[in-house]
Amino acid sequence: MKEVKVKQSSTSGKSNIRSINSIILRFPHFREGLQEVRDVFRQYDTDANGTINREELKKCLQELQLDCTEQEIDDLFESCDLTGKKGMKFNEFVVVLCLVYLLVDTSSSHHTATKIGSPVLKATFDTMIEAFLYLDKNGDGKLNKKDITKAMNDHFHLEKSPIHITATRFKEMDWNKDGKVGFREFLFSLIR
Ligand SMILES: [Ca+2]
Ligand SMILES: [Ca+2]
Ligand SMILES: [Ca+2]
Repeated sequence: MKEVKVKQSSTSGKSNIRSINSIILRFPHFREGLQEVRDVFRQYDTDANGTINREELKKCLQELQLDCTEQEIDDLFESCDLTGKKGMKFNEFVVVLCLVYLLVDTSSSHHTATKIGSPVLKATFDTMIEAFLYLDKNGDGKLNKKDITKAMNDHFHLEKSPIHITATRFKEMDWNKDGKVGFREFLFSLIR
């Protein structure tokens, strides 16, 4: 299985990662953001079967005016279709959108007219990405148990925080049991 890597470099020099505090402060708006993502999901799930298939994804990318080749659409679809089934569920679609946000500067263009360019949505993805980059201290695109539990739990005791992580929680997050939490696994854990 291919891993989607989100490294520091992929945000091209965006090294001004703010403090974890500023990230946590934004989590109250997180659910609101996810609700908007859910709206986008429903909008592109044109046959309303609860998953986004390749054609529906293609439509979505076209409306974003992303110039994807068929191969790139295949790659994007396969890399995010974590469960290997035909079609992406909501949490998988969130990963795709998040990657798209990494690839496209949604703030600067025609996208702002659409739901997908909404500031709430953008803030939601920014929060996810920044939290991940903050926790990934060595920048290898994966979080190990120490990365997460120490960074989060030594300094914050926010039981209700979506990013409060215990050893048990870490095991749940480590979906493929390789001892590390990649970006997709991290996103999945936020979306439950
Ligand atoms: Ca569908
Ligand atoms: Ca790491
Ligand atoms: Ca893993």
